[in-house]
Amino acid sequence: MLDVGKVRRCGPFRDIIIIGAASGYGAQNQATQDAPEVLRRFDFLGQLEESGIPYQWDGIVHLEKPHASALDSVATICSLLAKKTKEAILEGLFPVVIGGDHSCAIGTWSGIKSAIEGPIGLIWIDAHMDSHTFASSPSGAIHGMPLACLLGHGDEKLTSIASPGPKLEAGNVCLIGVRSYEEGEANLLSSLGVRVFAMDEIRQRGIDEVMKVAFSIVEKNTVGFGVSIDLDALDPLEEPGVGSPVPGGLLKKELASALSRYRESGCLLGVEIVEYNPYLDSKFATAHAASELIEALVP
Ligand SMILES: [Mn+2]
Repeated sequence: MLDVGKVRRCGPFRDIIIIGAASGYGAQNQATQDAPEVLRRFDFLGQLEESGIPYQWDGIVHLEKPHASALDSVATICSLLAKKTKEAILEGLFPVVIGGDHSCAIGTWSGIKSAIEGPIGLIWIDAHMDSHTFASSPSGAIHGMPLACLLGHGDEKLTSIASPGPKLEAGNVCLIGVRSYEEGEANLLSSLGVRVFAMDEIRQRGIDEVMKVAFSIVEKNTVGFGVSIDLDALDPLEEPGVGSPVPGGLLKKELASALSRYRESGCLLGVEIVEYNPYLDSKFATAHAASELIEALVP
């Protein structure tokens, strides 16, 4: 591909490109690595075509043979994925990444950032904070670390993907849906000044109001922003097919409706949806949720 330099603005996009990321190496249970293949066969975006929104599958980024360490496997798969998302932006496409465990976010947003001139924002929708480092994580699982890595904290193999240094500035990021976390990661986020909208604040203010404030955070000092959706942000009573279910989450309908306000914003750079566990799903409820959330967002 020609190196056409960096893109200065987001949109308008030529087409939607779906990129699968078969990454399960960041989690203790690797079941989510089968998600892109299951969702593709399930034709979970068939509705887009019916609505006249053109899209193409780019294939599924995967490792033929994993490395001995999870760290090296995650770093390699994220580097491959970063190349794909960078290319997509430079070609004027709108990338939709389908994980995999949430460690793939390091690749998705490092790649997108490396294609764009200027700071980008990110809305992180998740039951967890995903902001550990190896020093603070009780489990050592890398899918609990991607946001810290993107903010420049963590193992250099993960923070230097696509380009050296942080990919996001703390003031341009916020989390929505948090209800399960450990002290170490909460301390990191608060010391950096990252805005966290926990579930109790969302229930107090309403999801629409929270989305409005979130939008002003990610859009204010940036050239565009992305949305990373961990399906565990949803309530497991409705959507059980996720890597790490936590009770008391968002309802699919309210989240889809709140997200749809971003579709017309003109600054949306890409979307990612992760942590689908097909083996815990019930009657494809969570697969349907994945498709509805993507449909709510695609421009
Ligand atoms: Mn997550």
